[in-house]
Amino acid sequence: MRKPLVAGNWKMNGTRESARTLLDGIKAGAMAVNGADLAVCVPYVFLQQVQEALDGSPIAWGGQDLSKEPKGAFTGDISAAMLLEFGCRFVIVGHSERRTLHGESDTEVAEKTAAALEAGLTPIVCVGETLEEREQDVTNDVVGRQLDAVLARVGSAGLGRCVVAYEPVWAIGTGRTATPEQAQEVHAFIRARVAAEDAEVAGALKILYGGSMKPDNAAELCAKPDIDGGLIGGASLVAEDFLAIGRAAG
Ligand code: 3PY
Repeated sequence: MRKPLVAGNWKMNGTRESARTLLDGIKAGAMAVNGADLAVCVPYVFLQQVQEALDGSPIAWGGQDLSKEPKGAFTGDISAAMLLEFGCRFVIVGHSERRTLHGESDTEVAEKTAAALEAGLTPIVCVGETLEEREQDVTNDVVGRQLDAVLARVGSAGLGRCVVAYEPVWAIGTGRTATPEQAQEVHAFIRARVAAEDAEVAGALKILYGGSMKPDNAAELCAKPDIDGGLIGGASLVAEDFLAIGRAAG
């Protein structure tokens, strides 16, 4: 009932040439990915190229961040409307690299989620704890707080139009992956938290796992009942790996 989604997060990687090769590779293999939807979230400067390459294909695309403001004097920022103009369906919001390296607060993440929803984009809202927080046994407190901030701003109906990605910070770019059991535990917690507000929304909500998901661990992670696909970092830069994750997730 919840079709898995496998979304690539290219982060700040690629050239026009490498993006072309990667997109060609993904397009060539996308038809063999039957059980999952595919998307790529790319650096802004590649959006036109991505739109031209993927238009008419089954692969969706999106940005990796957006401004909470609709327009104006915000040097360096990109609005939801701009993303829409380039055909984006998705936008990542609150990735841990934005939260830690750019100091984005829970409130800001919630505002960005609202801006994306108001424009008709589907936000992929990232939540997750640091290693220190996991060791202090406050994972649920942290993830619950991050989720509650979004719920308070957009309500359960708004959250129902989002995708949530659980990305333990200690598993991002480190090669460490949460075990399927560790991930499932947090995914189930997220779903229960949303269910306390709205059971129907919780039942339909896609919750992706992110944090070093690769072809060799994707099937086991995605077999868990509350894991509905992945937000893929490094492995999304290699077409064959990205497609293999898509096949494993479905
Ligand atoms: C990772 O897997 O490294 C990610 O951060 C995906 O967003």
